[in-house]
Amino acid sequence: MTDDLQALQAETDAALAAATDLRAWDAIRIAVLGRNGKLTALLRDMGKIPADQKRERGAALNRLKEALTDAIEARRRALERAQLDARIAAEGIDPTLPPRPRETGLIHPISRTIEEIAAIFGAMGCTIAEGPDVESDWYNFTALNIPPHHPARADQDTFYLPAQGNLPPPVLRTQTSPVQIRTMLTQPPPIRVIVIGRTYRADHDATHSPMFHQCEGLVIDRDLTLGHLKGCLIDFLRSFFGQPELPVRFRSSYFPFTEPSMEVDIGWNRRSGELGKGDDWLEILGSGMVHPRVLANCGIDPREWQGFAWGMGVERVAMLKHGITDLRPFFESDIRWLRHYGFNPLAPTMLHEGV
Ligand code: 2NL
Repeated sequence: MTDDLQALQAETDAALAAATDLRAWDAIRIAVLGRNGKLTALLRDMGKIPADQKRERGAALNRLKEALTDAIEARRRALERAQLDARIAAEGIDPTLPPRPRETGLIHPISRTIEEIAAIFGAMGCTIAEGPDVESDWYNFTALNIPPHHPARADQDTFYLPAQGNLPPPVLRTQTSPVQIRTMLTQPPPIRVIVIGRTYRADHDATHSPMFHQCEGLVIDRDLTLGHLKGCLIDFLRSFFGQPELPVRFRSSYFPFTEPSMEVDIGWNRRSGELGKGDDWLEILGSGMVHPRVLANCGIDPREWQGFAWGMGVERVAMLKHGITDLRPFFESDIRWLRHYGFNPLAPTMLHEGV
């Protein structure tokens, strides 16, 4: 190799060794290999080389070009490596650790059921109303046509709280109806609301929990009939259970707050638990036309306005829909049960198909 080539090699090696970051490295690369680089200039000057020296000079230049390209590339890798090492050291990362398992959260079946119920009645024009879990005796019982000493107060195993002064003791609400009472007292008719929330009864076994969820609905308008109630609940049940032909039956019943009152059954097969098939009936809802005394208690004139109302247990419909047989695990936070019955928050639901 001639002196000028040796000099360029030595100069480049020294410069590369002195470069401590990629910016300095890039300046060297351009100064050597770039369009106006030193090696490029030498290659361009090949034209001026006498014919008898061309062959030797050309071969030497090609070797130099390869050596310089390799040296520059090797320095880039070394600098990148050093940069990464410095970052790893600074950030305290141990890249040899195994990745942490990524836990995806799941939607609790009660939450999913509440979302579905709300979506269906929402599509029918209902809004959601909320109220307190601790209620006065008047909102929980009296306004609903359940006067003091009425047997309905006894057969609902009520949690009573310490009384304040001479007032009747407050209660943990035994149904969500006090929220509809509050709605009627504060909103003029027409009214279309559903209430979904926690309710409480002093009862605990495989089918009863002291805290459970109810969904109730209330529609107040002029000229409402049992026909409106039936159409609304049939549509809801067929949508909720995803069966357009689900058999639905209405049976006369009694509640103090509705007159007439109807229990609602759906067709199923008792032996297999399959809904919509078989010759058995399963009670799923309570309903009725709002008792005129309840309307009057809320300042609504029952001669001008009628209403229909219904109520159901959220756990109960969730269990039926998803084949869950025991009520207790709903509130035990057992991760194995939740993994089995929980819903992927990102997966499409029946609600995406429209209700
Ligand atoms: C059931 C039955 C029902 C109602 C709840 C209601 C509320 C007001 C006025 C009239 Cl403010 N009615 N709610 C009506 C009928 C039945 O629930 O079996 N629930 C689990």
